[in-house]
Amino acid sequence: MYKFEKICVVGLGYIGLPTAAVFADHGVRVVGVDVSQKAVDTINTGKAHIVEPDLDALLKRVVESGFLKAQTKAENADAYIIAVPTPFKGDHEPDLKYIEAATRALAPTVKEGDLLILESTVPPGATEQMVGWLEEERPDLKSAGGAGTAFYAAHCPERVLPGRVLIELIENDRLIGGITDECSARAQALYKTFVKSECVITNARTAELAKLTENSFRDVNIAFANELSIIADKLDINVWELIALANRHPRVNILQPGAGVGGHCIAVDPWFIVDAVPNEARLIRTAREVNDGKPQWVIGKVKQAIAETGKDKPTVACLGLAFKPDIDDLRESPALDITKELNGMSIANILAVEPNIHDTEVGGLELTTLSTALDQSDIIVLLVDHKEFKEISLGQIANKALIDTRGIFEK
Ligand code: SAJ
Repeated sequence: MYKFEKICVVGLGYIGLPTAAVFADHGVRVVGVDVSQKAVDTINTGKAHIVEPDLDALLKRVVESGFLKAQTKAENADAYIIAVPTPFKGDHEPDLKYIEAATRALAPTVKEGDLLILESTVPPGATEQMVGWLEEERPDLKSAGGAGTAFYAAHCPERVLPGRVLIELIENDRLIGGITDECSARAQALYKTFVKSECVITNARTAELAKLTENSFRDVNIAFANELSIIADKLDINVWELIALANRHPRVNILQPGAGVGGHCIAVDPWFIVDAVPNEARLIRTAREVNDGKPQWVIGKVKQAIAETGKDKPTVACLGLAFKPDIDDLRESPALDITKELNGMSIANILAVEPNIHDTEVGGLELTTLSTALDQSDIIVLLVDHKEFKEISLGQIANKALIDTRGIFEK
């Protein structure tokens, strides 16, 4: 019923680029827009400027077939998808400046009947704000349901897991939050181009809060596990055994503690709820504080172990810098923060190991190989459960102090 022959995806990052590529792979002509000339040039050679399994091969295919091209300026299309970052400003307040800039930049090219989709994670009400910015630039266009001619707008948040993006884009259910029912119907038709599971219709505000709710749910559950790890340590109980035992209850499913919560989603999105309703979001705020406090607790444990060696400057191996296992992504990584902070203290020689990064240095830290770190260290701090670390034998860490934040040795 609705035809989308050409779309424009604004923001070619971790979400926008795979989304653009998947649309192109399903026969839609895609113009990808990004402010970074470097990203645009890389993409146009058929390569990804981010790391995501199978993305390079997909990009090569769709760039060579001509279905995807990248550029720094938008051009007219049947639908526009905005997938730009939503950083913080001030005290954990969402900053919509990139969404506003993208909307205003698109405005001159939008024509009657076009569909404007916001994919960026946003606080409740942001899609309505986006519509307002477009109408300010283009008083001749009024959103569907308003007076005058019509364009259509919806919030369609993504829920893909980094490392599985190309699979989850297609296989996960998708929320479609239109400003009006007609907006939802059009957005649903667009995503049905490639989504194999359901495209579930709701309104824009509910879709906005649903996305934040999903990540807050996970944050609260991880905070429970992290708090348990601190409680168990104080009571001299093995938390991994404790959780495994409790999880034998048919209605209990506790997540795993770690060095803290990283990445650009779970450590960020709950704050958007806290910012919107500070007095009501008490549990969500506390969970954020518990998770954000975990790295300092780990650092305290390492300092204690350093003191217990009795050495002037013992050698500490920090294993893993990424924000989660088997990726190279360092965004908001507690492991990286912990290692940097320990390195800055000058109370130990820090050996940083990150098998997923092949540079010699990361954020001012010199990288060491795992075998050197195992040979030379007095203390092992396991920060991320990368597959390489799971192969370490107990013999290789015998006679060393061990701080195992992910429980790969202690389980
Ligand atoms: N973590 C733990 N213990 C656990 C699980 C995770 O400490 O039991 C930590 C990880 O080590 C990591 C952080 O949490 O530091 C987040 O990792 P993650 O794998 O839970 O999630 P992300 O940030 O990679 O992706 C999340 C996903 N959201 C949910 O699972 C609810 C993903 O589906 C979203 O699309 C993504 O956020 C996003 O873009 O919002």
